[in-house]
Amino acid sequence: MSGARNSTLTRRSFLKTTGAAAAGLACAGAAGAALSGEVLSPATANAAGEEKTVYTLHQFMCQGNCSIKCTVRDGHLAMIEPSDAVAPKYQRCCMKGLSEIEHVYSPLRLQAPLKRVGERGEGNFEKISWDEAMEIVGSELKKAWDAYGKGSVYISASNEPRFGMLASILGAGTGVEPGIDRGIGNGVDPAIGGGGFASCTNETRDWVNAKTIILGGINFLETSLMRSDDFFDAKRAGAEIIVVDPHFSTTASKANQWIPLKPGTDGALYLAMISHIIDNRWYDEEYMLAHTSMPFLVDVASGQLLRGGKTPETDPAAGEAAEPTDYLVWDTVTNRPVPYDDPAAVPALEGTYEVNGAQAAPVFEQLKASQREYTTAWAAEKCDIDQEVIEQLAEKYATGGPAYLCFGYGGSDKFSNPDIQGHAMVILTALTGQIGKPGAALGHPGGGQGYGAALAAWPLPEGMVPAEIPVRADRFADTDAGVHVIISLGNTLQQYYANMNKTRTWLDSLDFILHVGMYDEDSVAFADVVLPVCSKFEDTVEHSIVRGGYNHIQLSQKCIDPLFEALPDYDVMYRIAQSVGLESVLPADAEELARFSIDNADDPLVAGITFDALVKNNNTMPLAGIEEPRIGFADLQFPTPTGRMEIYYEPQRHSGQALPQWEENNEVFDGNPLLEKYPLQLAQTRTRFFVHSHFRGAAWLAQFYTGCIELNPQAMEERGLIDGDIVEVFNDRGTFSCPVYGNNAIRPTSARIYEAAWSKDCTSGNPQNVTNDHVNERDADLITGAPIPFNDTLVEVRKVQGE
Ligand SMILES: Nc1nc2c(c(=O)[nH]1)N[C@H]1C(S)=C(S)[C@@H](COP(=O)(O)OP(=O)(O)OC[C@H]3O[C@@H](n4cnc5c(=O)[nH]c(N)nc54)[C@H](O)[C@@H]3O)O[C@H]1N2
Ligand SMILES: Nc1nc2c(c(=O)[nH]1)N[C@H]1C(S)=C(S)[C@@H](COP(=O)(O)OP(=O)(O)OC[C@H]3O[C@@H](n4cnc5c(=O)[nH]c(N)nc54)[C@H](O)[C@@H]3O)O[C@H]1N2
Ligand SMILES: [Mo]
Repeated sequence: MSGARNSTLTRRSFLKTTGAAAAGLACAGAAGAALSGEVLSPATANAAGEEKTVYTLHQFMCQGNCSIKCTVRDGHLAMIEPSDAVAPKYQRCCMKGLSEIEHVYSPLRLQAPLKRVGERGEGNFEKISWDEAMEIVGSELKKAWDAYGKGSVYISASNEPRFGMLASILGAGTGVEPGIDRGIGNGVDPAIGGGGFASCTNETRDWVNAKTIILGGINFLETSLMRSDDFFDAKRAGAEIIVVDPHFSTTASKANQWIPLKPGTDGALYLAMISHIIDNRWYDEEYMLAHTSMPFLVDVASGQLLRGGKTPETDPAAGEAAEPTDYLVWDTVTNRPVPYDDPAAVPALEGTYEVNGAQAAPVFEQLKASQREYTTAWAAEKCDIDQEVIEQLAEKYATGGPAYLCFGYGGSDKFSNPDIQGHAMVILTALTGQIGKPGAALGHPGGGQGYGAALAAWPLPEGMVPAEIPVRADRFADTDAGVHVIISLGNTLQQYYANMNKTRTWLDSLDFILHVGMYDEDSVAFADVVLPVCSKFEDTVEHSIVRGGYNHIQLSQKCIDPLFEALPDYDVMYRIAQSVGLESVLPADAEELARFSIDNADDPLVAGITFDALVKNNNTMPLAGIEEPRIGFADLQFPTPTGRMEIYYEPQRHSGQALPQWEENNEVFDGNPLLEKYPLQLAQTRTRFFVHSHFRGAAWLAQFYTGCIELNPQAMEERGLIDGDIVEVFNDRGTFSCPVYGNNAIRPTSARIYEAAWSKDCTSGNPQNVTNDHVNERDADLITGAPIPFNDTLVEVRKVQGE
């Protein structure tokens, strides 16, 4: 297909123009054991060899969405560069992308289907053929269906694998992993709607329009590395960038101000900002009245919102069931309750009124009362930051707009009660109206990648849908969900569960575990059968993956044939369907699916974009009609029942959280007696070197970073540690060991590790052995349930080996 058309480089020009040719050879050497001899030959030995340039896409999960240009020589991936087929703004690629050359040929790749020999978890396997493997898979699936029904199979998928239709085809459960990345969203979403992810912020290209940008618990310059230019463009344009982070992160080091608060206390900071803004009357009454539930009346005694059907004044047929959204406000002109959307009303924001013999007050009045104890002095102590710093932050946010209030998913999100932080943040936005316009937004900048297009889904026969699993995957160990078979795609058995020793016991009780992955990572050891998949660079067809995001449609293109005995995702999915006789519902190959999903998309953003047009345009085209950066909620219509920001969480009033109330974490809080045994908080953050556990097998990156735990030099000294000592990190849940290094960037009462290390990166154990799997008591009140509080973990560190 288009491969030949893209063969623009001759061998000679390639060798002449780039030193990376030598790097390509060096990498092949590194993976020599796994590769045929040809790619190791000197360049001159194979003069008839063919070179071609392939334009394709890189990973999804790091938020980069990079388009890349690959040089393929003699069927070997030889060089990766940013694509020159996209506008200059999008021409980029980080060292993770560049190092794919080495990563794809990593000696840690799974090379053949494997079958467990010995005990589960020991990690001993024998090589089998694909046919043998698929026979076992088919018979184990049928056995489980016969014994317990289709819902007994659960597909646990990391973000990179592309097996979209498998759960529907097998009628298996999938996707019940919302304990990750939704902690703060749980607190934001009831107010703005949308379903628990809270990522409807403005595109980060809009950051240049902001005067103040607050980044709380997000290390943007590493976790959205490819959009760092938006950060620096905003700074150059005069925005003041303020980072709230217990540690001196890379992003803090480039910001205008760093606010180092105690881990897990962000909620206290934002609660105090609300109080300070209210005390100083820096709120925007016009916005509050028009776009929020601030004027809605609450029955003071019960905490219930008043509804029209219940008041004789507004509804002569009193006693009739009220519409759930028939909220009332107090009209200051007629001095009576009227529907909130009565255009003639001038609603009160403050005061207490008698309605039907009971006391009622606007939500804002209630907010003022519930906030009273959250003074800036109180928060200064909770968060261990100066009171003036909090007061200045509140003033800058409320009066120094347009302002962004951004949160991350990797820091304060992963504690036991981040919904309180989210609720406080959305109230700050509701008070100030810092949303829905250039330079002002609330949310996770992950939603700041611009426009994404909806692609067409392949039509499966009616009724072919995933099973509904009533229990969240991270609770399977505690609550019987009727799951007996796990299909693990990627490294989820390590990544999606805290407290790994508990996970081990649960996995041992399962009937069958199939692991489908690229690398010899921790999830492999738990499996009964292992199937090796290709990287996104290898394929059996020319084009297979389509992505509609970051203002573009991107299409993958095959660079090289599948390595070893690995097969691309689609082919493995097809074989699994085939093992139970269900493959006929699938398109014949991944290219047919890709073509279908583009050519049948009816999203206006895809207008004029076809599969063939994409291929002609080096596999990337900008979405149609986008001129300006996307602004979230530009029409100030929120997907809530009233279309307003509904900041009063009535269903949560029984736990006191109708308006946000401070609550300590489960482990990490001052005064916890556990601190005597385990005085250090274990912070787990992401890094520019990896995407979670992915890229761990890339030696080109490993030369810049070795797996370790980091402590403040003061904490090192207290424990008699020096750089490079091997330490044991432990608590009641478990232990792991690895080298320790001192780092001034780390808070003295924390230890930091880049999350997702494989056990083979550690001296012993796995960091997930110690992480906290506590479930907040308010679980049932939260849209996606309580988050997995990975960072709400206390540990102690002691030397096991060193000088
Ligand atoms: N390179 C790379 N990029 C990625 C990923 C990756 O693995 N690698 N993963 C992607 C995914 S899935 C996610 S979820 C996002 C996450 O992206 P981020 O939210 O940026 O995640 P982290 O870098 O883990 O953590 C953010 C910061 O929170 C700080 N922090 C820790 N505890 C607290 C606290 O209590 N309060 C505050 N205010 N800050 C705290 C940490 O020091 C860290 O600097 O990144 C995405 N991007
Ligand atoms: N302790 C602790 N645990 C955490 C977190 C934490 O902060 N602390 N963070 C959590 C968060 S936010 C997230 S999002 C999760 C992330 O957890 P995962 O989504 O599991 O992330 P990765 O480890 O990057 O998994 C990617 C997997 O995909 C494989 N892969 C890469 N490309 C392809 C491909 O093209 N096809 C196939 N089939 N496979 C491919 C890689 O080999 C790897 O196994 O981890 C969570 N776990
Ligand atoms: Mo994540």
